[in-house]
Amino acid sequence: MRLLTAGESHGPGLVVILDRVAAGLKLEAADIDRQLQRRQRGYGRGERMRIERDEVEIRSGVRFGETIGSPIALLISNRDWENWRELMAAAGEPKGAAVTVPRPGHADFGGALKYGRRDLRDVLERASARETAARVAAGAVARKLLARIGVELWSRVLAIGNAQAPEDDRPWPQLRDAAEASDVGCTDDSTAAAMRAEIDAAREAGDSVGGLFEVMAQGVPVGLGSYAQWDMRLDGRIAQAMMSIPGIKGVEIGLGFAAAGARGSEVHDAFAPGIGPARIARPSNRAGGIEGGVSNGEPVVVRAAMKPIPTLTRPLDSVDLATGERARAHAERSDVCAVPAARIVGEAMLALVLADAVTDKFGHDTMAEIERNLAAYLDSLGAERNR
Ligand code: EPS
Repeated sequence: MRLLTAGESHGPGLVVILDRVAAGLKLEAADIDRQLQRRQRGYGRGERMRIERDEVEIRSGVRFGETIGSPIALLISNRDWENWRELMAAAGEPKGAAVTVPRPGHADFGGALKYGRRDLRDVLERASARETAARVAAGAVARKLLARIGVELWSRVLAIGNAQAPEDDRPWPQLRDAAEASDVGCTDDSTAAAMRAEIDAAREAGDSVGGLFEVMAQGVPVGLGSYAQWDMRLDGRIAQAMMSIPGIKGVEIGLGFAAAGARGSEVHDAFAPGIGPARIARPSNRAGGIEGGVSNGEPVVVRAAMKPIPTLTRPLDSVDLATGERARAHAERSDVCAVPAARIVGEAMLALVLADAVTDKFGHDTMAEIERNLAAYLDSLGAERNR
């Protein structure tokens, strides 16, 4: 699967091209819209989310509710475009004042120098996390493909600022439902209240706040990815995909950074006789479902740390690139915290990587081919299926 996106935050809309999606997958706009709406919810978003009501138009690759093997083209229109037609016009003379003071922590500075743009708007429009709506749309297609072979994704927010959720060992469907019912994506009500308080306090201070989220995939078959080449390692591919989400500064799989300070006996997951592939069970999953760059049949568990958004209403010191004088960084309408939205983007990115790895191993022409190859593979492992 190959994904390309295009679109500026305040341009006419976002364009998605998803190539190499197997034919025969049931797909309708509502499947994608459901995910787009999940991304738009969340405490801490700014005024923009009151304007947008993201909906997809399927422009190619689907006929009568089913993929046909052609590239899938999707369009998500920006409702806010109406307010930006002049400032973001594709033709004519530039209108409005140029943005010339870069925000520390944003792509503004490097982007302006790299592409030789005098108006930082040329950079910030594309660097905007609005683009993640396109990824969620593509991820919704990947997710549909995965659901067909029994893989399900979910996520939760573990921390916002200093508010950190306690350990919670309820079964995953309960945790998923609790996260879904929370406007901060947190499974614990009292932590959710503390998270909202963190966001409110940051907003009042003209500041922003980051956090930590966790994405899980259940039902992932053993054997996706490979140790044979560096760029085939499933954990490496997942880390790249997660790190590519705007604002993500750290990614870990399973125990992650905590494994560095522990002993081997405290880190690795023992084998036991069982009913899984090769009649093996794993009583623990500290590896987060991946060993040696290959999925091991356990749930894939990924965590990502998001920095606070760089747009501050009480801006940091900066320099006006037009004059070389000290200035306050550019401030424009923004979110205070986007961690609850980022968890949905994280699900989409994990879905895209896993769907790609599934099609690498089981074929990408038709869904029937994928299902047939997967079933034959699992049978060949000589195990009662525990997926
Ligand atoms: C963003 C700034 C805000 C966010 C936007 C990302 O937009 P605006 O500048 O129009 O107020 O709302 O996110 C989205 C539009 C979205 O759909 O997530 C930024 O600068 O990254």
